[in-house]
Amino acid sequence: MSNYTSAAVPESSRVVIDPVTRIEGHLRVEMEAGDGVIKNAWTSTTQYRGIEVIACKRDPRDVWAFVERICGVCTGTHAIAALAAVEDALQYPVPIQAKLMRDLVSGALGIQDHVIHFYQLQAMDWVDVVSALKADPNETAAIAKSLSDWPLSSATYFAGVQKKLKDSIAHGQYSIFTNGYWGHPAYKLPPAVNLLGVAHYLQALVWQRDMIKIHTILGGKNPHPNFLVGGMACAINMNNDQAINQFSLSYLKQLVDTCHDFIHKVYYPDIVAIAGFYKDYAHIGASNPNLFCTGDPSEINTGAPAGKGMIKPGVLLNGDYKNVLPFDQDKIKEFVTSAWYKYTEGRDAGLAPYDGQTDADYNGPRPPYKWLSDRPQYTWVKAPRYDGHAMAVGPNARMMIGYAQGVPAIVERVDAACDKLGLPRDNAFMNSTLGRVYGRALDAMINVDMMVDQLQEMTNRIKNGETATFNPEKWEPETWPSSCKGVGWVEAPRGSLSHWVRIENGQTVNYQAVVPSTWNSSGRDAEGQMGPYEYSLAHTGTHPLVDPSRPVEPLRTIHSYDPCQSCAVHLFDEEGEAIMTRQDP
Ligand code: NFE
Ligand code: MG
Repeated sequence: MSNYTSAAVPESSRVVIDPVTRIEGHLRVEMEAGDGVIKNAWTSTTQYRGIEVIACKRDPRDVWAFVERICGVCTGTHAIAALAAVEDALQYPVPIQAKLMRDLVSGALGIQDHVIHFYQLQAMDWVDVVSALKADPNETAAIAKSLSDWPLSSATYFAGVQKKLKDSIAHGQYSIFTNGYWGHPAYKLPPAVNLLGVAHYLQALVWQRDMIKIHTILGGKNPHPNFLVGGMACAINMNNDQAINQFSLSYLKQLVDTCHDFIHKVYYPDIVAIAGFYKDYAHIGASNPNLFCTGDPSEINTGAPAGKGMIKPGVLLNGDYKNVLPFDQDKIKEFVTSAWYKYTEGRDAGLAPYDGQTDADYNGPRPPYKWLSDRPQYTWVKAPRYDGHAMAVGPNARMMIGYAQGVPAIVERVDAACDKLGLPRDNAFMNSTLGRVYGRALDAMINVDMMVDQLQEMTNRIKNGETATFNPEKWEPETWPSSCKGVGWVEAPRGSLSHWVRIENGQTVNYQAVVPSTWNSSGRDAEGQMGPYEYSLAHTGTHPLVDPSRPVEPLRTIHSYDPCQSCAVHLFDEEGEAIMTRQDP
C-alpha cells in the first residue's frame, strides 16, 4: 500500500459522525480534531449493494430496470445511463421525441432532487428552527416580498407557520426537527429569516409532489419510471388515450410552469438570502482542485440537438479554473486501495471501467464500529481517478466549467453571486461548501429553463406529426454484433454518472457504474490521495469544528455534496459476509 498514511489518532482527538443522517444510504465520517479545527478525515460507506454484479448475464434490454434500483433518490438517472450505454454498444438510433422525454424526466428529477436536498436534507444545517419562534412574522413577510412575488408571503401566513411550530414544540413534539443542534453559535440567520426557511421547508414538501407527476406521465410511475431500449414506452397520440394526448400535454406544461415558478421565486432567492449570512463558507470546504463534467443531458446522454446544449464536457485541473481541458473517458480508472474489494491484478492496480471487477473483500470489524480508518481498507466505495487525479463532480463543477466556457446564463448569475458575497468575479468560490450549495440552485434554474424549451420543442414536433417514440430497428438480438461495448453518460443531480457495459452473444458480460457519489466519497487511493469529502474536511487544517459533541460545521460540508451512498456502492448477511460476488463471464 504505497504511501498509505495510517490513522494513528489518539482516542481523545477522534470525532465520529455515524450515521450521517439526512442523506441517502449509509455514511460514516471519522475525523481527527483539535484546536477548533478538523485535522484529518476519513469517510466510510458502510454498505455493499452488488447491483453491478446483478446486472451481469442479463438481456441488455432488461438491464435498465435492474440498475435503476441502485437509487430511489436520483430515480431514473441510472436507467437512462443504462439505456445510453446499451444503445451506444448496439449503435441503436433513438427517435428525438424519446430523447426529449428522457431529458424531461431527467430535468424533473434534477430539480425535485435539488429542492428536496436544500430544504429537507441541508437547510437545517443553516436554519435554526427554534430561533424561528422569536421571529416577527411582519418582518419575515417584508423579507419574502423583497425577494420575489411568490404569493405565499403574507404576515398572516408566516404567523400561521410560527403558531404551528410553537404548538408542536410546546407539546414536546419537535417531530421532523428533533435532534438539531438548535442554538449552536454557528447559526447566523436572524429569527425572521429562520422563519422563512421553516415555512419554505414545509412548502417544498408539498411542491415536490408535482414534479413526481411529470415522471408518472412520461414514465408511468415514480420512483423508478419505465423506459425502453430504442426509445420510450410512452406513446403519443393526441386524439386518443395514449400517455401523451391533448390533456396530458397541457398538464405537463402546467407542471413545468409550476416547477419554474418555485425555482425562480422561492429556492433561488432563498439561497441568495441565506448565503449572505454565511459568506465565510465560500472559503471553507474546498475539494481537491480538480473537477469535471460531461455536459448537459441533451448533449451527452442522448446526443440530440434538444435543449440548449450549454455546458460542454470539460476538465479543470490543479486549481486552474479558467482553462477547460478536453475530457477523455479513457483516462478513468477505479482503484480499490482503501476499499473492501480485491482485483485479480492486486488492490493497488487501477482498472478501466470496461474491465472493472466487483469482488467483495471484507476483512473489517463487525458493526458497531469503533474506528475504521486505522486499517488500509475502510469503505465500500471504490476510488475513481481521472488521469491519476482525485476529481470532484456535481452542480458546482458544471457551473465552474460553464463559467469558464463563457455560457452567458451561468456567467451572469455567478458574477451576481460574487458581487453579493463581496468576492472577485470568477468561478473559484464555487469550489467551497457554500459554492456547492449555490451551484445546485443555479443548476436548478438552468435546468428548469431548459425543460420549458424541451417541452416546447416536443410540442412543436408533435404538431409537425412527429409521434414516433420507439425505433424497432435493432430490437432483435439477431441484429446485434456478437461482441460489443458501450458507455452511457448522464449529468445526474450529483454530477457526472457513467455506466459501462460489455455485451457478448446477446448477454451482458460486464457492467460497471461509475457514479457521482463514488467520485466524491472515495477514500484514499494507491498514492494516498484523499477523495473529495475527505479533502474538503481535512485538507487545509482550517475547517472549523468548534464543539466536537455538536459537529454542525462538518455536516454542512458533507451535506453540501448531497451524499448518496446507495448510488456510490454497488448486502451483508447477519454474519457480515458479502452475499454477492462477481461471476466471471
Ligand atoms: Ni442516488 Fe445519484 C445522483 C446518481 S449518486 S443519487 O445524482 O447517479 O451521486
Ligand atoms: Mg461502481
